[in-house]
Amino acid sequence: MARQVITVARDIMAATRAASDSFRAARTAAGTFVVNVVSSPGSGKTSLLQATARHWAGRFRVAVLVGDLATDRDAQRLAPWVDVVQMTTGGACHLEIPLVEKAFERLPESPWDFLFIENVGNLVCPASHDLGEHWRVVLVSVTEGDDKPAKYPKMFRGSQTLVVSKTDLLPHVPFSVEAVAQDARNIQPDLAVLPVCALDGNGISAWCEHLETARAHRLGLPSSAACR
Ligand SMILES: Nc1nc2c(ncn2[C@@H]2O[C@H](COP(=O)(O)OP(=O)(O)O)[C@@H](O)[C@H]2O)c(=O)[nH]1
Ligand SMILES: [Mg+2]
Repeated sequence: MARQVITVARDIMAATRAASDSFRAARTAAGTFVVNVVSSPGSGKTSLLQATARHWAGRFRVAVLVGDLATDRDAQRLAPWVDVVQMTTGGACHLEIPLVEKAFERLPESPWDFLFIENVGNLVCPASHDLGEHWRVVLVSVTEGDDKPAKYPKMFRGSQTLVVSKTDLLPHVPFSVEAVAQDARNIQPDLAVLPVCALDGNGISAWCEHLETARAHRLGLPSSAACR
């Protein structure tokens, strides 16, 4: 009996990629800089966003979509400062673009300057999901060890900024900011490295200026338009 082999090649991620690109393009047109914030659980993502909103103190229109497996605790922490929507994944270890799109629709209508997406705490799975962001920021806290970039290279390869958090604890733990920066830049040479302490505010103003510059650059805004 004659046999015929038919190869069907279909890019199963094409629809997802198109949705992420379309979300990004819509936010670009609105002047909204989308930042995907990733890290291990407890590295200080929510604390950093609280400190960021406090530092800007209303100078920018900021919204946060925050993802967790369960509870709306992070949304409650952020609500005094920013418009926030909690995304509960029901056990999934990362966010995907359909959930982000739905959560974004629940925000009040506003021409946001910054939209932060606090991802589920995990250095593995979120590395594989484009959430329509312009910029990805990965946090490593000094209590996690300075060897993490080489162990989780995909996360660092796709990020633009490394925030070294909890620097107030540096005197108490064996951690070298230079070593983690070198480890990360071996993977992503253009990575910006910013040490911060969300508790006492050290490094927060440099971090905020870094975001303002990145927004103006990425969205093609004149520097004077970076602050509305
Ligand atoms: N010592 C110190 N603790 C911090 C700092 N930032 C956050 N934390 C603490 O680290 C814990 C986890 O912070 P959180 O912001 O919830 O981390 P997330 O899970 O990544 O969002 C909390 O107990 C924070 O108070 C910091 O700069 N220094
Ligand atoms: Mg959090």
